[in-house]
Amino acid sequence: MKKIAGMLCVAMGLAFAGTAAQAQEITLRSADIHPDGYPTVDAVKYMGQLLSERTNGRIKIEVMNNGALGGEKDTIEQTRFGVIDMNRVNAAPFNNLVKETMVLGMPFLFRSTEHMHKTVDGPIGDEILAAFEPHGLVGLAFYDSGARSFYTTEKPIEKLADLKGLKIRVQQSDLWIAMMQAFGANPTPMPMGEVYSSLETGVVDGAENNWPSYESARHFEVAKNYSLTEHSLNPEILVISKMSWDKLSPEDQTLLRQAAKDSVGKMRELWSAREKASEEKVRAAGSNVIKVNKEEFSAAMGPVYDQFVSDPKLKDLLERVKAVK
Ligand code: BDP
Repeated sequence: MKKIAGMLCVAMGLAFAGTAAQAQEITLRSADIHPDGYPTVDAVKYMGQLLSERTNGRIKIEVMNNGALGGEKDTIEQTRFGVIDMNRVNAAPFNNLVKETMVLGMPFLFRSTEHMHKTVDGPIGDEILAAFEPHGLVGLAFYDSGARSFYTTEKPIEKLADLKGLKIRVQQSDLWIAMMQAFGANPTPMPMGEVYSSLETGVVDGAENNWPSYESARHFEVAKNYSLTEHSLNPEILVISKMSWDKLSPEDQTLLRQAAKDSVGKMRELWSAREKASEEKVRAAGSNVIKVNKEEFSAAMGPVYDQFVSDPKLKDLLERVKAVK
């Protein structure tokens, strides 16, 4: 009898241990370089809120923004090795690692935001997210990033020839370096956090980004000429470390994926509001906004396509993106 009671106790103990393990709280740390209130930061916070609600507070996301965990190239490495759980990064810094992401940033590829949305919301988007797995990452969602345009400190860019020889900061991606060369510029790759002082001190003559980044990073204070080249609609990508992912139960993985997908609509709302607000803010602050003939810029991009979309797999992916109606 004693023995049976003892065994029962052990069994009960195990059962309790089981529940305790299941109920264990999980806090996922997510990196972002942007300041408080930036749409990507708030979208991941919103995702965390959904997850917390859906698990009675068991799973949480802690957004470590403002570049608290480092520049994007470094945080990508840390995420691959499980030091950081999640990361929201533009597609460009992933280009050298996950070739498929290059397709999304190709210059003048998307006809409209709608075309980009339809691409990333469909099977092509899923295919690109799946391409992260062999590299230690799991792709969760695409977020809007608007259109990127050039801005300069001194010489306004009114036509393609104006870019000739200008030192332009680019993201750390071979594709983006080649793109700047094809525009005739002299590319200077560096993390976003170094751009303000580089513009200020003349290390670079200009950079390129969307309205919200041009505004929130205060680049508009030092680079007043904003030329509407809108050369790329490269989206943001939210990933989780494969190491953190593998620690989650299949049920929790499903919950996480769903919450990420559910944050996309919120992100799009936040984004379109912020795009307008940022544009108004920089115009009011005296930015010189210049219209350009985009076709002239687009016509110079042939070599970028030839060099980077060269293997049959990427060619096929690109053709399928173009065919999205
Ligand atoms: C912003 C992206 C951010 C990039 C930054 C950049 O949101 O992820 O790092 O551009 O140019 O638009 O480095």
